[in-house]
Amino acid sequence: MLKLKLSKDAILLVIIEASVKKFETINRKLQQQLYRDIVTGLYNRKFLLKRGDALLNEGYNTLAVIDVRNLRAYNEIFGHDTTDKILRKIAEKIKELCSDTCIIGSLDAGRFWLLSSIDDIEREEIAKKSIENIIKHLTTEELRVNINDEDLIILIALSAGIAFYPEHGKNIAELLRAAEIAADRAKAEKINTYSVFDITYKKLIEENIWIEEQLRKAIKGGKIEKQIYPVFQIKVNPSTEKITGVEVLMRWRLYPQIYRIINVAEKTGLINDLFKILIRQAIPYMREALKINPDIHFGFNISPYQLALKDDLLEALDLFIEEKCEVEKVELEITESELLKNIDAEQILNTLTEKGFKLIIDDFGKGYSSFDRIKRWNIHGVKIDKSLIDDIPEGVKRYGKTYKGFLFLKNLTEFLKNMNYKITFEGIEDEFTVNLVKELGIDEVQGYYYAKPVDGNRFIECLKNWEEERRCFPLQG
Ligand code: G
Ligand code: G
Ligand code: MN
Repeated sequence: MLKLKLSKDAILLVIIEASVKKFETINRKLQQQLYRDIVTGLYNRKFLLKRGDALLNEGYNTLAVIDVRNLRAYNEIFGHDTTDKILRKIAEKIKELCSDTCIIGSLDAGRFWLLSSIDDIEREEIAKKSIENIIKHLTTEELRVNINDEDLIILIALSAGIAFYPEHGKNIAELLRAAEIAADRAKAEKINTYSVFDITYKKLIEENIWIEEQLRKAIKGGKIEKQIYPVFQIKVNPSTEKITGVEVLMRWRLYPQIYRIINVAEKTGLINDLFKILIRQAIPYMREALKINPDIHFGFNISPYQLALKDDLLEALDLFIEEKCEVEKVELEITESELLKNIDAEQILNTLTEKGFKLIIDDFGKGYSSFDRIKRWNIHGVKIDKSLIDDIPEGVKRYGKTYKGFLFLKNLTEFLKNMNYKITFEGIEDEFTVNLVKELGIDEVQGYYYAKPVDGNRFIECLKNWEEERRCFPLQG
């Protein structure tokens, strides 16, 4: 018999090797769990981000994100276990429909990613067809899930986004972001549809990030006071051609399209900071203006986002009181919006009227206007949206005063007059329209026919010269 004699060191080595092997197995298992989605067993987001760049190098070039939209409802009705079953079923189905060249994974609750390699000049068409196919099968075929020993037929709704490498992202993180953006866009459009990432959309997002950075930097460094300034657009009584008021609009020196700035500021909670500066900058001109014409009202726009941040808004508006401005001369132009449903608008608006501010409904007739809510508010006036006026000149020229759009406006005006609201028409650009709306006996018009937004000094000059000129435009252009 051969006797194997192992040295002490050798025995130790064997033991270490054995435990390293064991450790490696455990480690592999852990790694697998780390890169797997618990519910579906598919790869997860982490896997995609970790391995994705290598896969792109190997020739994978198309990333899709599929978002299952009605999972929450199933969650609420049947609970998590059932929803998990549904998700596994969907995962199976997508796997079936996805070609061999496709890797599929889970992102997070109810979203999947599909990475494929399409080596064809018709790549975009092929990718679209394949997503269309997945959407079609998943949304029209019966998806059976066994719940409490019963086969339940599940209906699902999807939206999806597609992004291509390297056009839409130079690494996997960027590509995933692009596909997610595209999926969000499809979501905003309609159900069971997809969209391909659009480069202009990316530019828009990058620009928004830039705007936010600049705003924050300027606010922090105290430079914002020099960047935000008011412009003034005079409003006129069309019968007397006397000035009734002026809308104070915000401008930012670093970027011309103010609505883009306002959008960003609203979403990031900076809007009331900007509003405060606007008020502070406008007050000296308001004082000056009232000396020339004591009848002028000053309109300031307030968005639903500002109303939602009530304390900040009140702090901003208190500047008028601190500066001893006549608040009755301040009209707050508020756009009725679905967003106001979620905040206690009535209570905030009451606080504003109690302080003496006047409330104007802006953009009336466009998009969302709930009469139910408006009737409960303490409204001073209504500004009719430009879209209700735009077609009037053409319509009346063609069909006369029985033109439906004109009749509509006439009756709407009658109704608002009976409610004792001050009525403003905006977007009045020519003499024909001025004469037409004059007949309706409204209080005020705003528009390029009489005046464009001008800076503070020009505004004061226009007030001084109004009797002679009756128009107010910027000096240059
Ligand atoms: O000129 P005009 O391009 O200013 O304005 C574009 C849009 O931006 C309009 O709908 C207007 O109501 C809005 N807006 C302009 N200034 C302000 C402001 O100070 N606050 C808010 N919330 N909106 C403003
Ligand atoms: O909706 P709101 O009242 O905030 O509208 C103000 C916006 O309307 C500003 O962007 C202003 O520049 C714009 N505006 C004012 N008068 C006219 C006009 O006659 N024609 C057009 N196209 N826009 C106008
Ligand atoms: Mn307005």
